[in-house]
Amino acid sequence: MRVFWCLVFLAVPILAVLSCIYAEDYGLWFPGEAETLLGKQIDDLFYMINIIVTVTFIGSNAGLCYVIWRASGKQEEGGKAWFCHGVHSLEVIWSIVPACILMFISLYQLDVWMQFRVRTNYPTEAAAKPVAEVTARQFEWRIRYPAPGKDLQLQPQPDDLYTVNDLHVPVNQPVMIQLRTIDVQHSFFVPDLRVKQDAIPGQVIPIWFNVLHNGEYDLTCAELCGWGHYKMRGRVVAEPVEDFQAYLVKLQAEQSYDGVANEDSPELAQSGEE
Ligand SMILES: [Cu+2]
Repeated sequence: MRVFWCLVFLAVPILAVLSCIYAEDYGLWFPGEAETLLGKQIDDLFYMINIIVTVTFIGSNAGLCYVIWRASGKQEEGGKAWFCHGVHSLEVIWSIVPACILMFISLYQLDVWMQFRVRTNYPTEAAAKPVAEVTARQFEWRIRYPAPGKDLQLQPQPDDLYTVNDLHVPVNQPVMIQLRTIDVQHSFFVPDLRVKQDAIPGQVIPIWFNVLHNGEYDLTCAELCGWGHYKMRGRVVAEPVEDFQAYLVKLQAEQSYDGVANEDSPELAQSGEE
């Protein structure tokens, strides 16, 4: 009976891994192919680090097994354990080798990090004209676009356009959004784009990405931000630039038709009510 339960519990992780491998649209490690160029580079970094970790894990465990096997035959008479003071040169080696590996990883990833996060390397046009401001709040994403033909300003403007949980961006070109939060810390996470950035109270944080294909991508919050964290999800819609412009015009028409006063939205955002 004990063997049966051991097999059952062992089967759970194995089946979980197999279901990931064979699930449609899902890979073993990632939810499908990266949909941004930078995302592909980030995946490559992940695979490289994964290989290093796997080799280290297997190597160190093989060493451990060897030592246990050797030491088990070296008991002194009377059943006392065999004790060794260690080997100085070996300790130097296993300090220097990991240090070198970590140094290599930190230098090797620098290029991707600089592209994604260092302001001087942001794509110039995208940085000059952010597409939208995304404001996280418990528990939704508020999106503010400038009126068609205008530039996004730091302060809300009377003709700005607002939506919730539905971020549209042009496809196949670098786009930048400005990320904020009006309450606690959240995290803007679009797994398919490999984009993840914490939203920090009091800061406006630029994020840029270049979506390669038209489509809808899940947007979730990756920072436990309160009881409704689980429902803090939206979508990123990547579409041709003409469709994006048409979307803004449609939004503008809807908002002036509804009398959704544009000036209401900032106050709504401040209310903090669900
Ligand atoms: Cu959140």
